[in-house]
Amino acid sequence: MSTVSTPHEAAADAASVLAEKTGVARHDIALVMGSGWLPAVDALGEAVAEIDIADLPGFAAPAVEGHGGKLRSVRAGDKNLLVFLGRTHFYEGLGVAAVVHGVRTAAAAGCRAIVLTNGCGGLKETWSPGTPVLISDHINLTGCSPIVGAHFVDLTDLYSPRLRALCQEVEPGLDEGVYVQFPGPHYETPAEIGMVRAIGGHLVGMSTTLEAIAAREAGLEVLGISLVTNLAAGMSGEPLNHEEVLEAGKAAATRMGALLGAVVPRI
Ligand code: 8IG
Repeated sequence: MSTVSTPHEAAADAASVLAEKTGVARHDIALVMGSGWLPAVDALGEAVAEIDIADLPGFAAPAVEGHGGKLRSVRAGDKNLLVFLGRTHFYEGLGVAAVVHGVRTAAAAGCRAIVLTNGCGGLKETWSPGTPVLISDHINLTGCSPIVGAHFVDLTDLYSPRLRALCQEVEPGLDEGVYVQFPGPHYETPAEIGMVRAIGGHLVGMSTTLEAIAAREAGLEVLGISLVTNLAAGMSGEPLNHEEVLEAGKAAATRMGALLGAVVPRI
């Protein structure tokens, strides 16, 4: 008998251990907190349980400082939120299945919607560090898909128009943009940013698109929100710097907490 499990079986295993360790049988909405978003977590509601993500089957330990590695169950109104404090990135080289294991675990845990957040570079001069931008669509430049086999998943309206409209009600005038995922971990060259502009991108980062695809495959409604923490390479006249990125997140935490705290209960 083979002991190799499919990614969906692995997610079901993780969801079952999650229910055991948190004491919460089912979760409703998942959130993935990206660079700069961790300080916004406390605004979501009361923490019911927090566990090390590495204690669930199939998850890797965190690779980057400031990227968490914990999983929190939060009670918000009548909803159970499953909050990933950090994520596995494509550039860690653990494979695409590892990148989307959290999304599949969330679906197996009962979630119907997922909020994918990230820190990213911005291509509009008016987006000062700390500006939130709703993701309206994406361009996946990793060359990969989380889906294996002849399963032709539709990605029209991947980033839920309903959930974007909800965000616009909470914070009228929020900008929207097309998120472009590069493999990383290096930032782009200025020439690559020129390419992004030419192909219709507005935001550049190293996450989110593979997770959004896996979420759609799993039937989850997807909300994507980027926090622009720096102007894209070649735009500011300064080199890009990871510490500055984390600082911009900290400074924007109150605003992001208020946004998420108002939107999530209405999802
Ligand atoms: I924060 O400018 C953050 N993450 N690819 N480019 C890419 N990823 C990022 C950037 C950026 N800023």
